[in-house]
Amino acid sequence: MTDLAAVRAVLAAQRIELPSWAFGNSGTRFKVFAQQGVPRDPFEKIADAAQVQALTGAVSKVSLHIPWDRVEDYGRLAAHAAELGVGIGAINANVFQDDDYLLGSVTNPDPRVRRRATDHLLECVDIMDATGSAELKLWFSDGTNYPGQDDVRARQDRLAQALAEVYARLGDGQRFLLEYKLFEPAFYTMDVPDWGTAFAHCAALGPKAMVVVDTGHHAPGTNIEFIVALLLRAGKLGGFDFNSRFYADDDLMVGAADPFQLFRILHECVGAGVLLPPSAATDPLAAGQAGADHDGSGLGVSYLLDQCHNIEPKIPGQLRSVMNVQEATAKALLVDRSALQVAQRSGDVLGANAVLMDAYNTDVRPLLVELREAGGRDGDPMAAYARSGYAQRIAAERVGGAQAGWGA
Ligand code: RM4
Ligand code: MN
Repeated sequence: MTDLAAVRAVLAAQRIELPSWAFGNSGTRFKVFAQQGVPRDPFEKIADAAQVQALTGAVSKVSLHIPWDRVEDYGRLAAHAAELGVGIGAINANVFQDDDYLLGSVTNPDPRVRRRATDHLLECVDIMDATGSAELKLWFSDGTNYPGQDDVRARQDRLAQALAEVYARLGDGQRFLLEYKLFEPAFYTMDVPDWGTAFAHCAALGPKAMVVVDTGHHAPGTNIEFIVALLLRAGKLGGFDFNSRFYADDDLMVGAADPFQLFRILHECVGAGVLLPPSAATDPLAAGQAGADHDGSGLGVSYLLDQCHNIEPKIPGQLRSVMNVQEATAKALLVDRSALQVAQRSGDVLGANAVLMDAYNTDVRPLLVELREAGGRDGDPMAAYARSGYAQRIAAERVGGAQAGWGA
């Protein structure tokens, strides 16, 4: 039997980090559709993220993207966030939108460009210091389009050098998350195409270098939960960039395309003991496993969203995403782990599978409604948002100025 009190405690403590860019306009290479009330600066983005926190109670922090979220005074931005009940999360470096980066950033054959790119990463650590952020997220668009274009091994050496420089700059309680992506924008080789490459670089550096799994960055059919299990076992899973995809890097709402996959991923997290209330001394669900401190950094696994809401309204899109993660987490927590172990050890293939499916097929929505209400919130965040009038207010107030967008 699953301990329901423990399930409730974990759900109540679960925190999800929202991306600032989810609140700006976004689209495809064909068209970006503007929406009314979209934030015009990072302060307004944080205000919108704080709405998601107010309605769900499940949001810890907001990730920033530099330079999209560049401000004069980062201390003021952090204070604004704190006033609204959220923190500043991962600082996402951006070394993919300047003409200099045509042939790459930290792996560019030109040392001047490499220097410039690495300096930007170091500047992001300064911003971490100024905002109290603990994480630097590194995603490189670097790669090549044609066989022979550049020396693949030399590019790895350049990458290692830049990562080592950034690693040395990290302070106590700070770490970086290295992200990988199979293809796009480079089409022949990406310099960090997969978890193995990210892992090799992080393992060479030490505990402040961790891998982040963006669920949209794999080949179709990849078993992502297996990667998650391996990284957890190695103590190298720093976090997730959650989103969902039907085809490539679609950045759709997490849990929309494949809620079962999301459940399977979170099942691995529960099994490894990394889905715990931060203060839990012992893990009631996975006795004997490493807890939130599985990697030695004390930061545990970060659950970040990395999404764009191209056609749906932004704040409800984030609300739905948070709810989808909560639902999948609740199901993963409901897996009867002792029954599962018995079935697994006795070679009962169908029995073991049935334990998992029973949990997955449970309607956990009433449990989540109950938890929200116990926290003094509306059980239905979507309806509460619609009633709140916030959407109408920002549409009326936010006139003039330039709306924020992906890449702006
Ligand atoms: C990249 C990667 C990064 C995100 C940018 C916007 O594909 O997923 O995490 O910051 O897009
Ligand atoms: Mn990502």
